[in-house]
Amino acid sequence: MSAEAATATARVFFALWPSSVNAEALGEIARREAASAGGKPTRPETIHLTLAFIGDVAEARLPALINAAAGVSCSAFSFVIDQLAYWPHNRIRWAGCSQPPPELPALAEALRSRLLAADFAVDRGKSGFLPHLTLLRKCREGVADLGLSPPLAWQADEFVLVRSQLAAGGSQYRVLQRFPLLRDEGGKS
Ligand code: 2AM
Repeated sequence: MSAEAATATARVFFALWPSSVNAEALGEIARREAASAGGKPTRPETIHLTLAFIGDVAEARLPALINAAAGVSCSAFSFVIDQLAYWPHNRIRWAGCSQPPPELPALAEALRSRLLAADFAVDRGKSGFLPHLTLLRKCREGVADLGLSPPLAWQADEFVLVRSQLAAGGSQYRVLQRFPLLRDEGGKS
């Protein structure tokens, strides 16, 4: 292995990725909100809900990272995106759920615990896991929190490991691995 290959790193995180229908709907909301609140709308193809942010890891450790996440055993679940909110500290306008299902933090916690056991650091910030979909960055202060109408139904059947690379037009994301969530025997989540 060359010295360059031995030291190469990847910036990665785990996320729930929306269906193409929800990504388009959220992208449209982001553009609409940008028209009134300013800021940079997230491109539909990059909208996601982060479960665990890892940051830079050695590429050589990606198989171990994938192996750790593959040991997560959580059920598929559904939830509803019904809220638009704003965080003044980072000037982010985001969409989320007013009533997150218990499976959502449970999945983030199960993943975090598997990753920590495999010696990967998970950056949870100061406030722990706060499920959100960033729609606008650097938008204006004073944006009211709103109900989202119509709400978006989301069926979470898998989570993904994503590699982030900075490019001229913003971050580019590539799914490195998909991890199916468990379906019950009756086929319902
Ligand atoms: P954000 O949308 O609130 O910025 C990829 O950067 C994803 O990981 C984004 O969804 C981002 O959240 C999230 N993330 C969590 N912690 C992060 C950190 N310390 N640095 C960058 N992104 C982080």
